[in-house]
Amino acid sequence: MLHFSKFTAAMLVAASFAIGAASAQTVLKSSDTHPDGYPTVEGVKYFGALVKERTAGRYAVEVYHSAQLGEEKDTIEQVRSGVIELNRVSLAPFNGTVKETIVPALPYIFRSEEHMHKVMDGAIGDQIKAAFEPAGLVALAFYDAGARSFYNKTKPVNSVADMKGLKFRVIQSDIFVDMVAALGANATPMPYGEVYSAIETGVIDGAENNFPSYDTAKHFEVAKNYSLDQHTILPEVFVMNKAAFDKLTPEDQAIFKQAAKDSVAKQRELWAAKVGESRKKVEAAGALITMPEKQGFIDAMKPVYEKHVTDDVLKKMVADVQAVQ
Ligand code: GTR
Repeated sequence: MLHFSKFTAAMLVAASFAIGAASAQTVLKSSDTHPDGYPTVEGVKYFGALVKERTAGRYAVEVYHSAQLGEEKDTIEQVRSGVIELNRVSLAPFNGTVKETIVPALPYIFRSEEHMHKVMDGAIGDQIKAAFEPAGLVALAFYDAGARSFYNKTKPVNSVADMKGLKFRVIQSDIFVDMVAALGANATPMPYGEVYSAIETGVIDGAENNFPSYDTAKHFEVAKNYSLDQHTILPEVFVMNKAAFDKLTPEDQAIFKQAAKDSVAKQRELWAAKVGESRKKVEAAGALITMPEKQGFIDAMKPVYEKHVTDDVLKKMVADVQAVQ
């Protein structure tokens, strides 16, 4: 009997340790507008798995995909105020608050995805990351989002002239509004989740995005003319609430940063595969892809640079980006 109760006591101690250990785990919430399986969602999940493993389970990450926590603009407020700890969004909705993000959002600033990688993986990328701190955020990583192009339900676009009068939803940034105006078309910024029905009901003719978004948000069903103008090669950003990051020990901060860095390689690999897959899928479903005369689009963008690249910091950044070979 005595034996048994000793055993029971030992079990109780073990159980309370287990409960203690479980309650010592901090679960961090992360938002994403994309569905489960999308490369950004998987990139953050991979980050979470690495953090969990490297902190021996003291931290875990829960990814709320498919805009479960709200549209991008709302979730940016949530991560800035600390309602959620993490968020994966485009850089464009930060153009108004973190001015350095304007540079990678400029049309045709990057010559290629390789050029973008060199810039964002180097000193200019670090400068953009540092600029998030005054906004209450730590930029942990930049992820790939390929090139954005225009698509619409009305007609194939082969030149700037074909853009005239078309109505496009753009991502929520003034740069995109001015870009569309410079092409002779009309822009309406609107949350991502409203785009499908806005095209379907004819409120707008189309929108602009990369192949994986055009595919997974099903916009190809309602806007089949996709013109590969590739106006931006705009990366995504994975951010953390700064107060939550500052609470981590220096060792854990290093673990988070390294896990984010490691997740970039994973996300890029998934991204490269997804672009090809999505393009095939939308083409098979009847999307018509045109290759518009690109120089006309590039030339039309001068006023966007004149309006948005006004101070010396941004002027120097633009020159620095252009100098990266
Ligand atoms: C996608 C991006 C999303 C979101 C969306 C949009 O390419 O991955 O984060 O910004 O575009 O257009 O709203």
